[in-house]
Amino acid sequence: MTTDTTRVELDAVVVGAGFSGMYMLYRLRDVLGLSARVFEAGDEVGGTWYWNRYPGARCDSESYLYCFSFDKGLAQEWTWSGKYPEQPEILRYLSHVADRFDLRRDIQFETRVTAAHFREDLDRWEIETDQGDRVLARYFITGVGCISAGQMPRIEGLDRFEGEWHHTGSWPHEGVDFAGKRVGVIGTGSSGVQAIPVIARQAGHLTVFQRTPQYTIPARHGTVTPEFLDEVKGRYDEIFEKTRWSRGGTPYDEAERSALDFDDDERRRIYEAAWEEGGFRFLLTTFGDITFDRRANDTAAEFIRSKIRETVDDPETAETLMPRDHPFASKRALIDTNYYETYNRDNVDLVDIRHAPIEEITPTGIRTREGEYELDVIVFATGYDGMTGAFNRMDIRGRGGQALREKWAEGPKAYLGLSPAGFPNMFMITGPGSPSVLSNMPPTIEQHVEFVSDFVAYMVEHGIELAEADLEAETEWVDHVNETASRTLYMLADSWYLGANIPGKPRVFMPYAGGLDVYRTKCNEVAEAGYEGYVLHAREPVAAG
Ligand code: NA7
Repeated sequence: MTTDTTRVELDAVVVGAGFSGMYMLYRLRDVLGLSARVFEAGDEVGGTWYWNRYPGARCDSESYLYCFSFDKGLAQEWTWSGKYPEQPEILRYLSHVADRFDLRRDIQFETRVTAAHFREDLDRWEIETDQGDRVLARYFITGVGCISAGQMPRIEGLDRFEGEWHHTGSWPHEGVDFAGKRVGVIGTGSSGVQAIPVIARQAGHLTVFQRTPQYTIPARHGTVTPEFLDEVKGRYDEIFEKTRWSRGGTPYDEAERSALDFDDDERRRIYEAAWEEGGFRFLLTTFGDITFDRRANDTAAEFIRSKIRETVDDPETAETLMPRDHPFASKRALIDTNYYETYNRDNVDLVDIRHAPIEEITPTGIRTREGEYELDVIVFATGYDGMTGAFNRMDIRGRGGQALREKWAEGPKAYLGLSPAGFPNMFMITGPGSPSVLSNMPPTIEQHVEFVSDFVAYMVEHGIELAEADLEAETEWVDHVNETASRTLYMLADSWYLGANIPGKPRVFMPYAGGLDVYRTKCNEVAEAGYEGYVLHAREPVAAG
């Protein structure tokens, strides 16, 4: 980077205008009175909800919980229409937030940050964008999301495919017309499981290419009544407080009892009730040891397999849909609307590509080891280079010109999942090593943003120029993240949490599995101890006279 064209100086640069970047901007600018600019690649706010416009896209957290809690007026004035918020409604909500707090005037849209270098001669970050901006900033804060860097599998022949193809994570704004078409969906993660039932209703024929069968719980999506919302709004203080101090970022009464302390009938009755209620309550409120104890997990896994058997008419298809190679919820737990039922439709076929892998994409479709499938449209629901992908796509350099992607070559390392050692005044909202994707995101984001803005306020107040994670504290935290994960069943699946979906990516569990409540306590203790684990560089005292 050169210095001569550097023009703008700001207190902070924030990358991304999703939930994280928007709230970070509000805190920096409106609460702390600092100058800040957000760079955002899209032409509107929304982050993941700006890009993910595929049919059926909605959040798996209940709508009254998938929102900001920091402003009482905002929480009271917004009214959700459904049990789960659908993608267009989340975008409308975030647009409303942007209007309400006049955020857009400090967001530069259609601009990607390409590089951010810490300039040791200036003690500032120098940020470059693809639009030619060069900005010097004291703080470099990322709100790039955990699942924003799309992953396209390298399948021979895609460039010769004569039909259309799309990745769920960068869906055309005008939508895709599936009417009467032969559609293939590759991938049965959250995106595939949401999109498949909707595409099946629109397409002439749908072929699903499944590599790993999935456990999914009925969401029981529907509208919400005004009475329910009134009741929730009346109790929002209590609900938000409980959410903040919960493991998963919800106010549900999370179960502590063991699945193994009940006989088969009683356990099944508990699972049945949660299955009927739907959504993540099945995971969080049935038994406390499902994610830790394999025998407990097996009871949930077997229950879900029994539901697949009951739901899917064709026994062979049912068998192909039954996950047996990984514990329930060791990959991201899924919730759905009519997913297994969709395989009873005459226009839907399931192809097991674990058994007979895709060999190539031909000009007219997909060829597996066992057959050829003629297609007009291919939908890649193949996921993301999670947690680190969005960072690695920028050239981020800390002290001594060290590249973040080199520092992270064997897996991401950052103190509290927030601050990589050697990268002063850099903060990552929901970075690797924080609870992030293992919890409902808005409360997790709020915790991070508030920690960072309180920290910045502390620095301003105490005349501190730079805050830098101590290498030893970072190592201890990374060890703790690994050790916490090793006590769960997450290690038993090839998931994107572990980077297993990206060829060559180090197999390291990236989110923090200790829970939002435990994490919040740790962060509060760090702050109360004067930001323990950070090296704080005070401004040179100004000579008197
Ligand atoms: P996911 O959960 O990573 O799912 C991707 C799916 O695509 C999954 O079924 C993969 O199979 C499949 N996949 C990936 N690469 C290939 C190739 N090369 N061939 C065949 N199949 C492939 O991504 P989503 O977008 O569904 O969800 C991401 C997150 O968004 C989710 O966790 C929520 O937090 C919201 P695999 O299981 O790897 O065998």
